[in-house]
Amino acid sequence: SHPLDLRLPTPGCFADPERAGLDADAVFDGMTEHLFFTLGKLAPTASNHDLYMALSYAVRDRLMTRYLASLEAIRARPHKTVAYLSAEFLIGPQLNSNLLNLGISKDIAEQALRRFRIESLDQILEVEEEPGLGNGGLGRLAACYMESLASLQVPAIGYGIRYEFGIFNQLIRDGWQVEVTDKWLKGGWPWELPQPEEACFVGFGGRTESYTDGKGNYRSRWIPSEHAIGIPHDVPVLGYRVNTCNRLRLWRADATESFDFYAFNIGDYYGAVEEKVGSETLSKVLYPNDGTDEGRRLRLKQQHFFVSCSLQDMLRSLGNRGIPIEEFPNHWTVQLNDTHPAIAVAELMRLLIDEHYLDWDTAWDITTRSVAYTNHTLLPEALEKWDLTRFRSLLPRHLELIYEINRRFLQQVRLRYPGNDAIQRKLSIIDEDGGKAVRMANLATIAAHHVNGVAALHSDLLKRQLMPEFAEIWPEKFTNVTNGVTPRRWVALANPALSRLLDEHVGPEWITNMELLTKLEERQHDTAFLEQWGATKLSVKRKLAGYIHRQTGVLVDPSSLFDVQVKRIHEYKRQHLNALQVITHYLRIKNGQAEGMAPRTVIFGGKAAPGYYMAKLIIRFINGIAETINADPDMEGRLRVVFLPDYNVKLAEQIYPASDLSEQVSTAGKEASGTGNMKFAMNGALTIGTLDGANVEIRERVGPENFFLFGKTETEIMELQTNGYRPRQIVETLPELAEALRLIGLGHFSNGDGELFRPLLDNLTGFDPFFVLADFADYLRAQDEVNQAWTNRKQWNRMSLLNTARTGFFSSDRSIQDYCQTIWKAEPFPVEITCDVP
Ligand code: GL4
Repeated sequence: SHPLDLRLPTPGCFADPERAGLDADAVFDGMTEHLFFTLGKLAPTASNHDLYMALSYAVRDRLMTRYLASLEAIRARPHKTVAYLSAEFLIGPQLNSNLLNLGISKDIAEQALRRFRIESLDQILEVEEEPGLGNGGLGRLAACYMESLASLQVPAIGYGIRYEFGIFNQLIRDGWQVEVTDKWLKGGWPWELPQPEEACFVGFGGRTESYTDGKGNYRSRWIPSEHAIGIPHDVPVLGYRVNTCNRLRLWRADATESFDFYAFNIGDYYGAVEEKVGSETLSKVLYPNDGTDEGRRLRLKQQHFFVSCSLQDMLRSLGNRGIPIEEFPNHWTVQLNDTHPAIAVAELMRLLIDEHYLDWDTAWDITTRSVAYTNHTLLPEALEKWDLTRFRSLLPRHLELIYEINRRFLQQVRLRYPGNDAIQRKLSIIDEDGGKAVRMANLATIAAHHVNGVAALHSDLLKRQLMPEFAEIWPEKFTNVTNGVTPRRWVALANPALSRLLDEHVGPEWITNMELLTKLEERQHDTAFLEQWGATKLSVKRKLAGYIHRQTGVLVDPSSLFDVQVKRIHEYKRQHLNALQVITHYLRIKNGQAEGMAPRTVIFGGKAAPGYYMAKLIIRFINGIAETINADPDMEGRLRVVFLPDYNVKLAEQIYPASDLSEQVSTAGKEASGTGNMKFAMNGALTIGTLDGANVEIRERVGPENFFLFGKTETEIMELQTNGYRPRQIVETLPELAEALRLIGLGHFSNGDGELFRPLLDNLTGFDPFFVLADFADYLRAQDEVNQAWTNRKQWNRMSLLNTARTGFFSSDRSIQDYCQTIWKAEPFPVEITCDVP
């Protein structure tokens, strides 16, 4: 580290908040100036949204010293930087997180706000729109990783797309999901800094041609037929109480008018205008699919667009600093967040060979020493494959390069497995079966120096099931990094009540060193403390109960067991398994068999991909069950079911802290990791779950006695599959299940319409591809155990405490340290700022 005297207006000295401009007077002054000069408003007439904007600008000002100092530090003294390439960054609301990481307490913010007659910070946080630039776990993981990288002072940049419309907003109408455009930018978004001077050009389409260069070498070049401009919009990402402030660089696509007018399209005015319309739609909208590939041409365009801009940006930064291009791998480590950015392999080769005139071997060496790939799912429908003809028409030069990468790779394969045609066909980047296609996972795996899965089980299945031959060829390439979540957002911000308790009993250092939470174990037999633990949870549940009432009109009892499943709606995640269990619970009450059954509130939330029929029907199903149960006087005080609309980061922050039971019930082998499971456990919820994804590791760490396990293992599921699975036979052996299915078929949960849920019933009793019925009985057994445990509240609180105490491992700080050591070889680079700025 080295001191910088930048002579900047707000010094970055954490030791002295007043001089650092972090006191209430400074925040008030900042707000006043921004209200007047930036927003053109007078304080007495300012709305809450105006005040949100003013406070955000005042806070953003206070990030600038650290932001600029961090950029300057890396410019002056090169250090390896992580480039995290991701089509999604689900960053959530920014104001509170920046307040926390800067060290502006709620109290200070409220002192400033009171001078505008605002009593609580929450009133202001409420109006913040979150950028929904992601679908679910994959995008949220990228956001947690950006926060941890900054907190660990590792230089990093996140590269992605600034979608004009993020993930749709979800309404529920007559029990069905309705999608509404997410106009997150409409009120102005104060957290981004557009950098039009750093725009990049990206080509599409056209043709390639060969030519002879001045030295008599044969070369290829690409003559695109179309261009787009990428304008970077930078979002500062401040680490927790450190000077490191990295950036998230999101590219917005713009039209190429001037460029094409002068260089290509002279005379073709209308053609150029048409093209402008086309290129502006590039960053228009996020594809709303989680874990399914639709193979749309525009999606490939989006991918190439942001990847090309990002790689050009990295190469340019070397150029600006006079660093030779051969040094690329020492300055950049490029992480591919799933295959969405995998075109980077071909694009980096193209930039190095065609535009920087390197030879193949040098370019390949640079590429393979820089790029690593994270796989996030084994689901076959998620593995990206691009139709060859379509790929060629959009990226002809990239296809040539991919053919050459493939030719050289297959030569190696032939040497290793002589005469084994099947292996060659399987490992080839080009799928030759049926319609020809480019397999992005093969491209990423061949080029990457490391390929990792996201939980121990998933990484193991990746090696053994999805890519056994690759793993045999390159055993050292494959590794695991178990996912993690940032404790700043998911504990400190989301759960201030719990945080105060942790501060008192563990010390405030837990927030950057979650393993310290094991100190809580000392309190596991302390009755008074366990009561306080339970009371803290209850206070948070009261708040959620209020929210539920306001949103859905349903009154829920905060002292009932809050049983929660929030995540994308997917058949493999089995929300319908949970829903069936709720019906059984209902029937037991109805039939007078509910003695000893504690009152429960079952909460669901999550979006379905707009084209995923079965998932949307599952939402309708849950709402049908909720309607019947909540209207039945017999259920009063015993059972409530709610579907909370529009699950997003902001709502998640309210839900995790208020949960008692975390439903993690996916079919074993299908959920790569899950990250919600970690957020629940950290906040003291107990898990009912299968041996899937990170559940396995959560259970190992919290102890099997503090986890409600059920269901078939991945191996047992595979056996069922191969030996022939007959779901209908299961129904015959389980009267409670048969009765539930019968009632559904009679329209008991659909106002007498027996046809509404027919496709769901047929699917379950006919094929049941996710083994819902196979796990049903064991799930009921585990739910009974949950009920038993809940009735001994002291014991429950103890188990809850142990979940918090033992889940420090799932901090994204630990994940990032793993990536740094095993994959990136990147190190912290503290940024020093002199405190005695005049
Ligand atoms: C996902 C996995 O489904 C999920 O289990 C995992 O936690 C997440 C982050 O690694 O990635 N893969 C895709 S695709 N979407 C996800 O959420």
